[in-house]
Amino acid sequence: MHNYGGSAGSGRMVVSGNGRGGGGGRRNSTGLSYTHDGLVDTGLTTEAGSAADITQSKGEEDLAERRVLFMGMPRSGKTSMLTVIFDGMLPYDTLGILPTVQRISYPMVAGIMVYDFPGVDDYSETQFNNISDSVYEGEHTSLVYVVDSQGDLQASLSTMYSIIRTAQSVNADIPINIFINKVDGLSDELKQDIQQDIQSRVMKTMTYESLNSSFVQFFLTTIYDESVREALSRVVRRLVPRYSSLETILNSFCSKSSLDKVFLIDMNTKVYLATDSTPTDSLLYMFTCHTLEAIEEIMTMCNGYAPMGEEETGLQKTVVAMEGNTKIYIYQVNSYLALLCLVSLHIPRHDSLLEFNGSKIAKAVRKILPS
Ligand SMILES: Nc1nc2c(ncn2[C@@H]2O[C@H](COP(=O)(O)OP(=O)(O)O)[C@@H](O)[C@H]2O)c(=O)[nH]1
Ligand SMILES: [Mg+2]
Repeated sequence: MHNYGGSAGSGRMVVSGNGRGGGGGRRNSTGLSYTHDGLVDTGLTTEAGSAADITQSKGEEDLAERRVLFMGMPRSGKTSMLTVIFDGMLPYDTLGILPTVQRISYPMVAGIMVYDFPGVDDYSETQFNNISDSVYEGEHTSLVYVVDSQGDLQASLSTMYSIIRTAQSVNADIPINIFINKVDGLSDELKQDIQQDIQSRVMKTMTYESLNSSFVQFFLTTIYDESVREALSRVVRRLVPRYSSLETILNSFCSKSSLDKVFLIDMNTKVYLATDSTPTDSLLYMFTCHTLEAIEEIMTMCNGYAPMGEEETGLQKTVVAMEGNTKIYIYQVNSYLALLCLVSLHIPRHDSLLEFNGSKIAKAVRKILPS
């Protein structure tokens, strides 16, 4: 395994870019520009000060076709997760977050919408019974159920079974992603024990109740690291249009250019939409996110740096070399997506070939996921 350094701050970093003049678009972590293309700014703010779209829970007909539904007991951490990812809120600032009273929508790339469903203090199954069954319909709908690992597990799981029963009655194959949240400060051993305990309880009950457990996945999460982003990446990839084509071209990019790993990343949220089929190392993903954040900070400090204008579709490249043995090449795909290529410095390669392949792959991705 490579030593990825763990954090961008832990190594000496060399950043080079071929940024050209032009304005517009918010600057992201590479210094490249992007815009919230699909973001509906209602002018309203959530309790967390978000620019996300706030909608009533009634009238479900306006839901996006590709959607992720965040549900769970109040205070399990749903809104915190989403405001950290989509609004860049610092994890500690979520301590003062108020209860969510209306459904909040967070637009992502590729037409995917993430919905944060409200909870009520006096929690009961009837709250979820008020939600129309149609929210669970559709082959591009995925459910995320957030469980507070430090809370009342029994109550949380029984509410979850009730939601799963309803969801599977209208959509038998709906993916069910269980985020076991607030695992910060726990040892790896304890985290594994908690996951195993919850996993075996859930599987036992689902079998007993004849619920379909083929599409259930478990994730350990905390807002204090990149685990939520990684979990959300694994959830949304099942909703990305033509995912298998994307994976095929990323595999070919990796093998032809001797890359260790490539991520197709949403620069706004740092959620990846696709990656090659080699297993994803969480440490590597964490390293990538930290590096992007560090570049963002550096670019903010460099007043003279001019991000590329939206109208320019040419390849924008940024190279980051970490002290040690890893280099990241970042190729802009469009105003919100980029290809992040991780390479080991000890493997000899021709940069011109990588550049050529990078531009071809970026073009192919643009065709699959038009803006
Ligand atoms: N320790 C810890 N606290 C968290 C985490 N996620 C959320 N919280 C806290 O949980 C509380 C409730 O969060 P909130 O997002 O409002 O929960 P929601 O009702 O499910 O939307 C807030 O005080 C958050 O700071 C986590 O991963 N770890
Ligand atoms: Mg909430």
